[in-house]
Amino acid sequence: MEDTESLILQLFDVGAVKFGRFTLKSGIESPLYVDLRVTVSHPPVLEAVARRLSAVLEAAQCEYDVLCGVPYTALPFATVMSVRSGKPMVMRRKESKAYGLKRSVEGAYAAGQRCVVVEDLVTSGASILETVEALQAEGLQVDGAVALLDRQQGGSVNLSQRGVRLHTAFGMEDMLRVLVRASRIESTVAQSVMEFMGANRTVPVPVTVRCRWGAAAAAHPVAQRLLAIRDAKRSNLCVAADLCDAADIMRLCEQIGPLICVLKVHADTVDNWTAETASALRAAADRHNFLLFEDRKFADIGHTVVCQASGGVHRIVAWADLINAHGIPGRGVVDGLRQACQASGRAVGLLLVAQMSSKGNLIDSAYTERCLAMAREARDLCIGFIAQERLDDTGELLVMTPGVQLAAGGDALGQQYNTPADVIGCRGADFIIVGRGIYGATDPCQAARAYQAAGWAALTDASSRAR
Ligand code: S5P
Repeated sequence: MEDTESLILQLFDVGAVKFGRFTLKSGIESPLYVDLRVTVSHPPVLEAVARRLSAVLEAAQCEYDVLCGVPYTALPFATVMSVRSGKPMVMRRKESKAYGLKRSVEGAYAAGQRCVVVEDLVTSGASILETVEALQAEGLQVDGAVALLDRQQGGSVNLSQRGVRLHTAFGMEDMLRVLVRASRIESTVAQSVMEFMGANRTVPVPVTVRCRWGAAAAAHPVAQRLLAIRDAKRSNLCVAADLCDAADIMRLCEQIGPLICVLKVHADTVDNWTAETASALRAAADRHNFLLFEDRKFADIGHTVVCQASGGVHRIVAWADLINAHGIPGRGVVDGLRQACQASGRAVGLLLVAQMSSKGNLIDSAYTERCLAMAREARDLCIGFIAQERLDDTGELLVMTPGVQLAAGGDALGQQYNTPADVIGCRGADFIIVGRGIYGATDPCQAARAYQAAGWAALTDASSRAR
């Protein structure tokens, strides 16, 4: 096996490892910078890296049919490994297009083949996951990755949680030890790097690289309809029609109906709500092909929510396609809603309110996690969440995000707004919920068009990046 110590010293001597103050891709300031791209200028070092990576795979008894380097730094590593071992390689196209003939993975391969991903260094594991998702989308099986350096900041855990076993040549501590021993760096420098690592033990995977177009795998009939409407209308826009007069809501429906995939209402805020309002909304939804979402946010014991969902003046499950609930009462709320939906004989999808947009809300990450667990246990009814970020990596549970306007900001009562590009591109939402940004605009139709375009652009852009 290639001598780790001599490889570390060679890397330091060619300037692949530097000490100072550097801002990483993740935005974190680091006392150390590793740039393995320089190895292409030093063929013996490049070859030593490839030899070491192959040896790591061999020692781990990792079986594979093809290699794939994470673009761009690890491409030469994978190439040299492939040439030396005779194992073929595939190449992931980083700028994959959502249209045309260009494939996101180049090379000759077949679905079901086993692929190992090659990387230079691992921090959160996000770059490896991006490549893994692209390979999996092409039918390749990826359960292993090999990297030269593990920064020991949570990458290996992030990867194993997503089914990818990470093998590395050496960790940060090994590297520092070797450099201090060979007097390449002072022990105080090594100490400051260790302190930095202690303070940044875990770097989360950014949501942009988590699964999203895979939401098409959603199994519930309402989720399937929603996704079909989204794709047919090229709209992931849900409008919150928070108007007090039924006639105003109907007028808005007619104006924006063709542009939206969901119309959300608060029936209990409409002054003149009658059974006719529900029928008129239903007819408009069927005519313009959008779903109706009653935002009642059920939050009571099972028995009470059965009555709230099916009775009263609103008779919600008789006309709504989507309803939502807080997880706070426990699974009884879901069971009660299931009973009400079944009795209605209609297909209704439930969204759990796992996070809120309002400032200072009391929801914490443990609560959100428990909502996620509740949703997973109730896949016959629950199709996703009202949340501020993607919660589920399988992509089967949808995320609708409220608190959206074209400019970030807020209102006087604690509402907080983010932009469509942010909630979809960075936080991983599937759908945006927009109220005042549309019905409060001078020209709601024009505003809806702008939100539809912004939401769709963010979704298709994020999806092509995630492929
Ligand atoms: O956390 C939430 C959950 C919901 S459903 N924050 C929200 O704002 N909502 C709803 O989304 C809210 O009840 C309103 O109907 C809509 C946001 O409206 P806007 O006018 O602030 O865009």
